[in-house]
Amino acid sequence: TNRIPLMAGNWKMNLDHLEANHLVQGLALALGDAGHDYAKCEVVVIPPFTDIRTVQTIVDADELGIKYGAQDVSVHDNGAYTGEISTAMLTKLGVSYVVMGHSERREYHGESDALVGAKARKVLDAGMTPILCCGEALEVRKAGTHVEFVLAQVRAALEGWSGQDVAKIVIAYEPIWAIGTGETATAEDAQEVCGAIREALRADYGDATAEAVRVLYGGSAKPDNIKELMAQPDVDGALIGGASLKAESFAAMAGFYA
Ligand code: 3PY
Repeated sequence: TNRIPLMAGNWKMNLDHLEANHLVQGLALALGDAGHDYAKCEVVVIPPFTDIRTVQTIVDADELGIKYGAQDVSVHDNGAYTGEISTAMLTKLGVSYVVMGHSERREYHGESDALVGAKARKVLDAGMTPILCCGEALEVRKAGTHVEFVLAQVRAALEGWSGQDVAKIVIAYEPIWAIGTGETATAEDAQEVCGAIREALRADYGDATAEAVRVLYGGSAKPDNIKELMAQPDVDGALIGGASLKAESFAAMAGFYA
């Protein structure tokens, strides 16, 4: 396929701006030492909002190939929304990607498929790339209805979208039972759902859209399992939690093809 692999590090609520500085410099060095080709595998760090300006400064000053994203965004443009951050604030800081619908936000902040879809729309309209997260809880997995569950989440978020717009997004499949538990889905589990997502996109929007969308796996992805995950035909990269907080492990994952 022509899809460029994408390794995205979701820092979650970890690392202050000094630690962010340290990690991005370390990551750039490790990738540089490995002769990393950013055109062959995109590397994206997704820090807390308070670190983004710092990351921008390092990336710009050193002309790094590393891109960066945000973990959430408001659906509003500006105004009386205490605590919120707008798409314009992010684009001004050179942000390329925005995550929405991570299970932690769905669970702890009650985010619905409709809100997640509205955030994705807002991000795309602002010229950034949405990383739309989906994934089932353990009960759903045990009941064997995980594929239908995930497809319903994706379809609900993208309701009314054109195939041209859908083609520009990234989808991250993160089974909740594998997030931060050290439990990883097997490569076959990841392929089953990532492949089903692509086939649903094909059914809804046609081949061009289905082949363009990058589908990531997330949930305790680490250096030990990344090769096997990336060998799956419908896994185009990973959304990486804990293993993205260390320059060496994240750089090793970004260099999986070497
Ligand atoms: C994990 O790897 O645990 C994640 O949730 C990444 O987003």
